[in-house]
Amino acid sequence: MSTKETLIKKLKEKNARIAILGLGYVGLPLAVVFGEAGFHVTGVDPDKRKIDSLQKGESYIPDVKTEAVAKLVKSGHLTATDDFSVLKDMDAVSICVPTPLRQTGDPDMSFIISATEELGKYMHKGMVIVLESTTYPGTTREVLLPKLGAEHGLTVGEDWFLAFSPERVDPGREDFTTINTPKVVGGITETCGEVASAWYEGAIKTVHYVSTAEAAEMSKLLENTFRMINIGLVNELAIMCERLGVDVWEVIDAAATKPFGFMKFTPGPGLGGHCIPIDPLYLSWKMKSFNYNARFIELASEINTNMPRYVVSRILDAMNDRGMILKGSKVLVLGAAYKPDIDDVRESPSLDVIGLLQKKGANVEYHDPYIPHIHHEYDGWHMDSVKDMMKSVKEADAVVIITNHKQYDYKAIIESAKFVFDSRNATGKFGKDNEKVVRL
Ligand code: SAJ
Repeated sequence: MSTKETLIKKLKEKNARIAILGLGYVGLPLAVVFGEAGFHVTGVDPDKRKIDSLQKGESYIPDVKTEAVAKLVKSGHLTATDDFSVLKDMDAVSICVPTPLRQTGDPDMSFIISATEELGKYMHKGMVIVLESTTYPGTTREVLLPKLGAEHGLTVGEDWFLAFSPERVDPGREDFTTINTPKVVGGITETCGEVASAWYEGAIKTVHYVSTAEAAEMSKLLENTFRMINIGLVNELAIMCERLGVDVWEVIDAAATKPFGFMKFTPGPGLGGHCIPIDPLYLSWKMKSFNYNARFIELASEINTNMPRYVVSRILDAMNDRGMILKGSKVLVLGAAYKPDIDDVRESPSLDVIGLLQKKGANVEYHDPYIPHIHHEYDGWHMDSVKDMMKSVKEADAVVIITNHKQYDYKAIIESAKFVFDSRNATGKFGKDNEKVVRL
């Protein structure tokens, strides 16, 4: 039997030994899915705290139940280590490491490169490797391929197999999880794609095969660029509607009654999270090497990035209309998380709004039930969430709703506040036509 046939047989019989490199919000759920499918999985991560938790059978990812981890650790289907040398005994390796942006706005490939270089030390014939980290088209072929098989005199597509399969984990989502979200897989060669698909089909319900790694890389960027651009569109619509004296929320709700050919997005104070504001910039960055300017991405990014400043200008105007001066006033910001009902503050526009309000001389406090403490990475300030939210609402000259957590009682907030700026239409019918409330 050929190397390919032998490996596919091991994968189909679940005898193949699996390693997941990077045990974060993508890697740990993937490790559990493969373990529960019957594979023996070794999680590898340099963070000793993660390894210690897993060895005790405990999860540190909200979407992964400790009971599931404990059961797999007990049955031997999941082990965890920070020792990369275990890779020499592995047949299949999935790389799930972060791909952030540098402060310059360029891709930070350091996590992918260090994981690949470590893996390269333990490469052997009969291995399949899949990169899951969101990245620019060409990464798998241009960055991973040269660092892996060549040094060992192995031929990709014959002696070993390399593919890309974008992660589609949406933290906190319960309807679509790792096991039931369709998985796109594309290989460096056709055979690579076949082997990687055979592996993933052993654990994930739907695997969608594409012809190349680049097609798989690009499909992920399309998904998230689609969102970023449409959010930019509705943010610009909010600016236009304000100039026109039209209620943008009413307009969007009306358009959303169209049962086909329309998808509802809503304006807000900016674009947060570790995916949507960042992934599209990997594509526009790559296109610069082809002397192509990805204008949609650049324009949407410019509009989204400017939304915190636009929100503060609207607050300034609204307070001025009420004879209130922002400078020296007490402002309470509700919500620090980048989207409702989660505890993630990465790239959150709330941090920018708070910083801009401070620069205008306002005395700013914030409240977020999920985030007890925040600090602004670049501006360096720190802040604790206020303890008694309603007391702070009463004392504030202005309450600014940035993140529309479900648990807030917006009716009570309006009743107790002097003035409310609502950047998410969180106040809904309580805020509409209420002279105390101004909406984006
Ligand atoms: N946002 C708006 N208006 C909208 C939607 C989002 O202003 O209509 C803002 C949010 O407040 C947030 C940012 O955009 O600040 C991103 O929001 P998001 O809903 O896109 O949430 P994310 O960043 O958690 O995106 C993830 C992505 N999942 C993956 O990449 C695997 C995205 O593809 C999902 O579509 C999204 O979750 C989701 O649908 O929840």
